[in-house]
Amino acid sequence: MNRNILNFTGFAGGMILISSLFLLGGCDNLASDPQHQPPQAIGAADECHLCGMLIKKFPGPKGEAYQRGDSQVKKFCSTMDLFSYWLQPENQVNVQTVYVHDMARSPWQQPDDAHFTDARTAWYVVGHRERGAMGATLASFANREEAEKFAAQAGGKLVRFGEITLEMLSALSSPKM
Ligand code: CU1
Ligand code: ZN
Repeated sequence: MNRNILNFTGFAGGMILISSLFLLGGCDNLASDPQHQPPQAIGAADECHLCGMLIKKFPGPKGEAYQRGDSQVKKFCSTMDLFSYWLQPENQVNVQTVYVHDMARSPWQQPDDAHFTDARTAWYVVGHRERGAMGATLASFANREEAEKFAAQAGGKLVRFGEITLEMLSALSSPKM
């Protein structure tokens, strides 16, 4: 009787150990899987990873980024600050997933966190009249047609993710140059 209980305890202990090992391995897989780096809603207390401003208080598209294998999202007050971060050489290596608001799906003053889109495939309008948290900013859209429609109304020209440079950002910030 006693011996049976001991055997059972030993067996249960072994099972717990095995499940824990599976869990540890599982976490590792989850973290490196881009499926588990989803866009996150921006809360009233969330501060910009780059400039520290309260993100929610400002109009215009915001950005989010995850480092490779990380489950902790970094949030940005504007596409301007997202790209200032992304364009640092070390972040181009370390950052895995990047999101921007699709501004075709929500008003400029109040971007909707249900409509983030993959920043790498998005279309951007630069040199337009609308302002974001840091002043001039990149208007982001999931579809080319929506970006063109925006540019027809607010001015500016279309660029793709890979065409955006630090030089372009500083030219936007000081439009006289
Ligand atoms: Cu800011
Ligand atoms: Zn910022």
